[in-house]
Amino acid sequence: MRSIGNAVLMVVCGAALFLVALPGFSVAAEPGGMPAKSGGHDMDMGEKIFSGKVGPWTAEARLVDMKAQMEKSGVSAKNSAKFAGQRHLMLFLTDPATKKPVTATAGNVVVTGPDKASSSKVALVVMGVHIGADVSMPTPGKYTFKADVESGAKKGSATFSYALK
Ligand SMILES: [Cu+2]
Repeated sequence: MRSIGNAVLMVVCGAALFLVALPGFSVAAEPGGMPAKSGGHDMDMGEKIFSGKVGPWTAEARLVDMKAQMEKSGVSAKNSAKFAGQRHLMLFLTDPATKKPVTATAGNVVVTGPDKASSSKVALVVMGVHIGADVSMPTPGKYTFKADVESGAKKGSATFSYALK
């Protein structure tokens, strides 16, 4: 299961990095971090669930449906089904002065699910131009994310939520 998880991470984040590398799909060039372009790119990059300030940075959070992502990348339905309820959380930080992605980042996110009783803390790992984590979102309802990040001597945090249908 662990090796599959890692492979998926590569697919999801690999796809994201590939898109970022495409001409006209520049993270750095767009104010606010992520591209405002419509079309398939945004879908492949998941859903935007937050944009705003995190400490000194401009940030955007996106959530990727792992199962849908797997199906799109041609993984069999049987294998895709293993990722039901899994989401990949991506946090993009941009330095507002230079408009460049902040990549030397560490952090974690506390995810609280609809039942409110349980929450889990996961590490945000550097993945190219974003930091991210796989999060388990098995039941519909409201999920709250409290992210704490730091880069160099700077720190920031943000809380945002997502209603899973
Ligand atoms: Cu990632």
